[in-house]
Formats: sequence, C-alpha cells, structure tokens
Amino acid sequence: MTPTEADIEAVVEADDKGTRLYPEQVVDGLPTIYSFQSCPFCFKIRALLGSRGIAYADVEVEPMKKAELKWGDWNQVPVYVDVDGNAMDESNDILHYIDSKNGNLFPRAGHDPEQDRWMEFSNKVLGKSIVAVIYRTFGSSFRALEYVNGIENFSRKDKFVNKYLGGFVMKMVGRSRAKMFDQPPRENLKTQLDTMSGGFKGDFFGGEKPNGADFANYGILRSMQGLEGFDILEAHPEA
Ligand SMILES: N[C@@H](CCC(=O)N[C@@H](CS)C(=O)NCC(=O)O)C(=O)O
Repeated sequence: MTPTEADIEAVVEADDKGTRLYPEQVVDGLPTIYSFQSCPFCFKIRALLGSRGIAYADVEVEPMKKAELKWGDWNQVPVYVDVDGNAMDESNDILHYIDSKNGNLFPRAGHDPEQDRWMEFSNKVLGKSIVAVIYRTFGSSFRALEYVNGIENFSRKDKFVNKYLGGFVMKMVGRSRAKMFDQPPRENLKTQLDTMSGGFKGDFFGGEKPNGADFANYGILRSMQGLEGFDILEAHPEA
C-alpha cells in the first residue's frame, strides 16, 4: 500500500514533537523561554541552560490572559524558542531538545529507562506533590503569587487579579493535587523526596554527572525556594 501525503505528514509531525517555526519570537537573538517566574517546569529549563553556560532571554507571561503566548496555540509555560525560531512546549521534551543541540551529554528519551522513569516522576509525582504543599492554605497560596507584584510590565490590575484570584484558583488546584496522594501534603512531599533519593546513583540520577532526570527534578524543587514547604527540602538529608 502506498502511503498518502496525509500519512507522511502525520509521521513527520509525530517525529518532530510539535516543533514549529516562530523566528519572530526569538528575543535579542538568544534562546528564549516564555515562562512564569514561579513555574516549577520552567526552572528545569533555566537549570539546564544555566549549567551549560547558555545565555537566554526569559519572557514573563502574565498567568491569567497569557497575552505573551498569543502568537502560538500554546496555553501553558514553558514554551522554548531556539535561536532559529523552533518553538516547542513540554519541559521534558525541551530538556532533551536543548541537550541534543548543546553537547548531547545525556541519553535521549527511550534510550535509558531509568532516566525516562525519573523524568516522568518529576512531572507526575514531584511537581504535583510540591503544588499540594505550596498552595496548601490561602495564606501560602497568596504568598506564592506575591512575585507578580515585582513584575514591572504587569498592570496594577493584573497584579491584584493574579495574586488574589490566581491565589484562590491555585489553592483549589493544590487541594485537588493533595487528593492524589495518601498522606497529607507535607508528609507526602517528604515521602516523595525519600523515593526520589532512592534513584540516585551516587551524587546524581546520572551517576557522576547530572542527566535529564537531575535537571527535571532539581528544577521542580528549586521553584520552592522561599515558599511554603522549602523547610522540608532543607531538612532532607539527600534532596
Ligand atoms: N507538562 C507540562 C506542564 C506545564 C504546566 O503545567 N505549566 C503551568 C505552570 S507551572 C501552566 O502553564 N499553567 C497555566 C494553565 O494551565 O493555564 C510541562 O512539563 O511543561
């Protein structure tokens, strides 16, 4: 059977993982992240770029209207745009993409089941566990959204709406995340840190050097700095 043009198109699309070309979204000729300052998944990308010494531009997206993302059809951050304008979402895919173009220092998805497993853990378990802690109470939730007051190009109204409406919404999200786990949020986070440490092979998931799983989980945890539950991290012997 001869494949039709539509079949070929479908394969090409699946293979390039949704990368599309948006050269006009490259800021200052640098790789560009569209992010929220507070977003755990965005910290993964900053961690990898930082560790490779790659300068990048970081565009702050206003969380309610997300006007800064209107050029594409993405609805979540991070969105990464490389210097040629190749744009993509999904933090773990972005880590692989960046590494593949800058040193190729860890295995690609599908080539190291342990790395794949712990990268998935960063989104499916750790990311959800920290959200349950950070947005556990209204107070902790509003505090986590306090950062919006420091963003220059957000209007006064945006700041107010993001802190209070956003804080309220995130408190609800936190509650729904908490329901996914058997233990209460703080105890659960401690348990998940124990589980995570069980995957280290020496200093890192990657052994002597960090791999994709290290950047993925470190990024998630790094986003907690200064927020509710950071004390749990600081008290943990291995995390
Ligand atoms: N699976 C995605 C998750 C990204 C994600 O959940 N981003 C959140 C911010 S932390 C977001 O953009 N939320 C806004 C929304 O869903 O409207 C990834 O790993 O990149």
